[in-house]
Amino acid sequence: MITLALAGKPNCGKSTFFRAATMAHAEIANYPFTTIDANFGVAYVRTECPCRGLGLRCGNCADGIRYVPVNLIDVAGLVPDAHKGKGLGNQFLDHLRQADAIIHIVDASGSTDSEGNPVEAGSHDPREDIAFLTFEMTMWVYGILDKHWAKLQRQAQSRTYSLHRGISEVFTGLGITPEDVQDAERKASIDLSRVDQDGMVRFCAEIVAISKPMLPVGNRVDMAPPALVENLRSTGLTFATAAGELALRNAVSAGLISYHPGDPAFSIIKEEALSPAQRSGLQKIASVMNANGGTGVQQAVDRAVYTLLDMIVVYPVEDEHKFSDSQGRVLPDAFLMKRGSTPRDLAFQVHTDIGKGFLYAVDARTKMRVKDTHELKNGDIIRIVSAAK
Ligand SMILES: Nc1nc2c(ncn2[C@@H]2O[C@H](COP(=O)(O)OP(=O)(O)O)[C@@H](O)[C@H]2O)c(=O)[nH]1
Ligand SMILES: [Mg+2]
Repeated sequence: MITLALAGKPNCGKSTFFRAATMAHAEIANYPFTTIDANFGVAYVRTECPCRGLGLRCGNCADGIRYVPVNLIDVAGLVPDAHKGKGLGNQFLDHLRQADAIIHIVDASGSTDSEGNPVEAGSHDPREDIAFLTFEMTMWVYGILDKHWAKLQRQAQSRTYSLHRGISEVFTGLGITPEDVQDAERKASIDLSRVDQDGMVRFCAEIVAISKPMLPVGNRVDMAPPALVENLRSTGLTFATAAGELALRNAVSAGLISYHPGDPAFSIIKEEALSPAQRSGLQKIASVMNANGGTGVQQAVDRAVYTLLDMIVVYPVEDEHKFSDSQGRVLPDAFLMKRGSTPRDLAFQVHTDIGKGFLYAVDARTKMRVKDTHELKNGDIIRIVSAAK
């Protein structure tokens, strides 16, 4: 399963975002280091379920909207110089190791300083925070490489030794291949066999960009001064109100509103059941959603998976006529896969044995066999035929 991590300095709303996205418990309070351990939960990527288009009801979607699970980690706050171990730093950088992509929460309202302490709204420039996480991660990677550098150089004396492979092995935990190392070397315009410190830092920045794509999210947009929002808009930031999303999910649980995470708006079910405070709270959220196309929480998770990680949703079935598994459950599974994946890749994702015994695949919509090299498309429904059962 894909893993996303929420990172950023303390107090920008990571735990609120985590709770909203997972509806699981996490400490929420207005001071640094409330979250001592990383919190692990399950969030969901939104997609349109194919069942409606087929004239079926699958029972796995809500009004035709399907939510596909991904792991979400709430990483405790990072402060400047975390890579030197400041403020529980390295421990948290270590948690980021497990993530396929990072949702970088910044406080778009500018009401927390660079260390995460509360300050007056608009007095801190959130753009500084966007650069800071990349820098900390780059220096963290640099620290790891530096520790191994002398040994790598010694080994590189041997003609049979590949420095690219050696470096990729140092970063095994980051999923870096020798090709990635070559790629980063080229992008940093350096030669790894004779590189100075500056070049090495540039190289590490490329390693970070390759292994940990990052989506900056400007949270607390509901309390952000309008001028600040305008400045930030040009950076392509995804704006969010995590607190707003959390309130909406609670209102859904209480039966007050109808809302599917990711909707651009909600509707009130029973106007007369709302207290004046609830009504005005919802009105405020509605106007923020109106300005931003939603609360931004679901949009951030979706962008991280679909845009940053370039994934699609594919539905494996066992019966291509009923679009079901062998027990008649319609569209029982939805798998996230890297764009460019083939039916064989899907077979392996279903089960290693199914993959090993892969014979051929059928497109359930057309009932036609598809080529082994066929590139799966978002929304494909595929029957795998395998020697393994
Ligand atoms: N106004 C507003 N406050 C928020 C929002 N998200 C979080 N907060 C508040 O910001 C403070 C810090 O939130 P928390 O989630 O604990 O931040 P963390 O340290 O990054 O995990 C809390 O008081 C939250 O209620 C938001 O979207 N809007
Ligand atoms: Mg927290």
